[in-house]
Amino acid sequence: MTIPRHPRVLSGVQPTGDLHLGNYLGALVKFTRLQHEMETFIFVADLHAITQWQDPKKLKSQVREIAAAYLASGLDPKIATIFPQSAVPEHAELAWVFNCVARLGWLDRMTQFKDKAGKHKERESVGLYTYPVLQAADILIYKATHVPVGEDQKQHLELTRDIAQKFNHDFEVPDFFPLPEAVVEGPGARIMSLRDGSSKMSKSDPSDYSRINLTDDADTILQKVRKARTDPEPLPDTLEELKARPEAQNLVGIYAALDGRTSAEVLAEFAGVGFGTFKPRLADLAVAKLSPIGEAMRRYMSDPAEIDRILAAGAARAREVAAPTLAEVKSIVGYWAG
Ligand code: AQP
Repeated sequence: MTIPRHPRVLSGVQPTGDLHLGNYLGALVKFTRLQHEMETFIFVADLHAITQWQDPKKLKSQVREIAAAYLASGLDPKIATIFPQSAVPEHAELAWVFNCVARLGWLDRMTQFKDKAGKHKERESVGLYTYPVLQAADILIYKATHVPVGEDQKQHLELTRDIAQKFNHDFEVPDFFPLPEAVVEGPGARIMSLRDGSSKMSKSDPSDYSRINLTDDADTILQKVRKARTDPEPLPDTLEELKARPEAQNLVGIYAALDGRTSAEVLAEFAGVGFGTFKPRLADLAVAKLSPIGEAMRRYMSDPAEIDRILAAGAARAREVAAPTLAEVKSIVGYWAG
């Protein structure tokens, strides 16, 4: 018999650069919606960030920037628990146990490691390889049931479920960890580069014109949308016809996600319209939605002490939930100190 679970949301973003439209539509928008529906824990993933080199002089301020983006996009610290991952050591302690539960073959299948490591995987950190194991610990230390993420994280969520299932089975504690679900839906789940409709919009893309950053001013957003790669055809009538045109499909998807509509509804309005007309409309919509967030981020960033206060309070609350789970795990595993 499966025990009904207390629904709980957990997710996070790495402080590895400017947040972009993909992070916003794939993750942040869902965080702010779900905080009204379930108990919500949102962290800044500084442990994950150092799997690739980060300047130690800048990391703390990068963490504050992500926290500012959370607050600016509507996360309310009175409702949601917002905290830095490094302030809750239980994540890393549980990750060690999970390193001993997860199998090498499972990690070998992770496509994000292959994408990030490219041809030189032997030069990457071991942390980058075991990143999804830490991610499983991030989620399961809170026994979270719902994980709002972009589509690129779906495979890692499957791994989290595999780890939870194997732990529950091997230690004979059925239902100890829940099998969490990825919350991945809508046209914002996979936003592609503005320069190449076949690769995802990403912080690490060397071209700034590939993405719209949350801190871009109105002029920059207009320029980036104007220069976005497209084809010469007008927009079609159906989603089926759009499929073969990845750049056009991406811009329609962005419009739909920003406007809270489906791509089909956007096509119903713009079928037969060329990009000369569609792009300015998209740029106006992006400016209207993103400019207030950029302004609010700047406002929050001007008061780092207030951000630190919110993060410290969030960390204390997160530890209240994480510590008892870790204590139970230590006892289940049979640690001397358990
Ligand atoms: N292009 C995207 N479309 C939709 N969602 C996306 N996410 C990332 N890119 C897109 C979602 O944003 C959340 C936070 O991501 P992260 O900070 O963990 O970094 P990432 O997944 O590695 O994304 P980036 O921004 O592309 O960084 P780099 O360039 O370092 O890889 C996640 O929920 C993710 O799904």
